Amino acid sequence: MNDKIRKSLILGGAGIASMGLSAQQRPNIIFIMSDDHTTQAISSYDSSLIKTPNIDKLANEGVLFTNCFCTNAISAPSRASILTGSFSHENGLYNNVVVFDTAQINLSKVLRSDGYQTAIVGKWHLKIAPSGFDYWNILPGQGSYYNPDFIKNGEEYRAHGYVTDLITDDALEWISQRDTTRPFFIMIHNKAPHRNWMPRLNDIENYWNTDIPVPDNFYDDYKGRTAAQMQHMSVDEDMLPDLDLKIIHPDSTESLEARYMGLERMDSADRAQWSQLYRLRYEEFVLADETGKELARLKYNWYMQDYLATIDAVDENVGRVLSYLRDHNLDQNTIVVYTSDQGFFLGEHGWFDKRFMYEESLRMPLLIRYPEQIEAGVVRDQLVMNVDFAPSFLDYAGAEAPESMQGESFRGLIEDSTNKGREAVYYHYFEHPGEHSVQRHYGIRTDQYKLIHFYYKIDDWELYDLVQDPSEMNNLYGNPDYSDVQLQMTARLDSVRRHYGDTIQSVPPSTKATENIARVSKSVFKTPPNDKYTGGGDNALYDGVIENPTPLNPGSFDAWCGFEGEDMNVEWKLESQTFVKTVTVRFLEQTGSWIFLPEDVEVWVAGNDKNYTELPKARQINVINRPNGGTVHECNFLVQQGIRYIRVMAKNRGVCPEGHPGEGQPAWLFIDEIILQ
Ligand code: SGN
Ligand code: CA
Repeated sequence: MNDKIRKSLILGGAGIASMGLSAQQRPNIIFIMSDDHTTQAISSYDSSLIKTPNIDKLANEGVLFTNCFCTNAISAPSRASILTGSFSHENGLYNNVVVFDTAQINLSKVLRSDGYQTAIVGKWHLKIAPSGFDYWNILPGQGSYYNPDFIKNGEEYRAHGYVTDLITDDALEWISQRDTTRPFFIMIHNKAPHRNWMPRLNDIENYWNTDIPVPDNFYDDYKGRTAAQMQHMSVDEDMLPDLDLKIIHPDSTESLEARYMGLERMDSADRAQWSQLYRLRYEEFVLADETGKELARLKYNWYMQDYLATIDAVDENVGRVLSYLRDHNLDQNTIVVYTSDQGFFLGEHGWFDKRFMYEESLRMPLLIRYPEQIEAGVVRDQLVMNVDFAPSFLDYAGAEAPESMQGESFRGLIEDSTNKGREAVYYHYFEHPGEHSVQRHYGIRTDQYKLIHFYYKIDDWELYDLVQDPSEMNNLYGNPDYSDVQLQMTARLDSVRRHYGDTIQSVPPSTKATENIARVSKSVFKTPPNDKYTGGGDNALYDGVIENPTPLNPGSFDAWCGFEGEDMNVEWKLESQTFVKTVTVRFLEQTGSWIFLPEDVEVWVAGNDKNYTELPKARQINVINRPNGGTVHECNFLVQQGIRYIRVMAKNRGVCPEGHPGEGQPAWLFIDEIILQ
């Protein structure tokens, strides 16, 4: 935790006082956020793909921001920045893996201590129970589209229905049961339209008769842009035919269908209807018999048909919220916000997903209706960011923003069109290595230019003139015609980074969290790890903390258990018999430090009867380079059964080999961790 956050925690309660607004005057706040809903698919921004009449109402009767940007375009980081009002490098939630530090002050905590009733319903994604909410009912992880599970104030249950409808049902239920003498704040977080784009049954065919032309740069060749050449998010190459496009052979087996996270959750009649509908797509695919560019175009259409259809339910449910407010006389004194955690590529550059600092993924929708204080039909193009949300809502609520919030209230920008606002927004994306292989990068965007520095595996700069080249196809970095712009932008980037306290050293800590379902009271070793390398405690092998080396934080041996010349032989007794799909064991190889891979690894498992059987040999799934030398080897064993006991044995190679500086001396074996999934 940095000093600023610590300070605001201490000041927390005392520093917050409503600034003279009475309970009646204080507005209710309904914050509706969808997942990956990009502005190209909201008709008040762009009406070429879809009509979203209910979302549009917020802009028609309130304000629409055309230049709202995300500070780190993936889910959990954006959510953490919205709650804390601070950048990823300050709040610590820099990727989708780490666990949110709920001790920090957040928007909801401030409103709550100021007399608001607070709630969150839907996707949360911060890997720990929400804090600061009177009521929470969240989807575990990414959640499911059909008959999803929810965790309501800590209790898990399975709901019946379609996720977008269920989230709004629950939110309206909570609003209807609130204490009407106090204002309320609720975050309504949709799962849709997140991958793998599963529409409500009745909506599946909504766009089947629409032929959607691919964007102009769909067949982008990424010339002059190294990071773009390295990604894996191409509609043509990376979309999975079954999971994403629902192209399933009619005779496919249950197990293939079960890959549809959630199809097996459906009622049998619904599931039959689902299969019947998508069978038509399979037939279309067979009949079309296309390859190359034409097949890519078809894939794009199928992708868009499903993506857009999930938004129809979102828009309808926004309409339900607005009707509720009208019917209950709440529509004048309630701020209704619509946004998304970040944007999304709808085929631009040939892509789906987000992560890049390019426009389509960087831009967030932001529409706000608040008749008492915001005029109808206002459009604002000043630069705002997701870290501004919390200070802005606190401003409208008459509460003071804690010092830890780095964003600024945009209320003044709404009230005064001549207020120019800030000159540049700041961005920093950290999740690499990670899904879709987008390199780490940071940068700034002004109203005309964008400068990006890709670092970590590459060291590459990109500069765009957004007026001349809004699709960002032409990297101007190093172009002599733009040398002045380049100089100014570089200096500005430097000063913005200093202003927000993001130094290149503030990239991730040397360890990160991983998901490990092992519940064990202690590791029983035949020979304990060497005193010098214990991995930080008895629970080192199952604590969910693993090394996270980066060039700037090149890793350390802190998280590793080291064995000098000895085999590693550990046994666990799980708290209860647990169904385990896989066991992943991670070893370090850094021969310069006398650390070698084991000669052999065996994993044995047993049920309550303690009757051990050996698992089939491992598959190597990952080799991760450590920037300061060496590699991490992850090997994976299939379990697929309920287990109570597990034993892992790794054979040390004994001594350093011939020709090695330590020839004949004891070799080290490093392990961390044994991950049950
Ligand atoms: C899933 C998706 C990815 C997506 C991430 C992050 N794969 O892992 O395509 O980038 O979520 O999304 S999937 O095959 O499981 O659908 S985020 O919204 O949580 O940031
Ligand atoms: Ca998202």
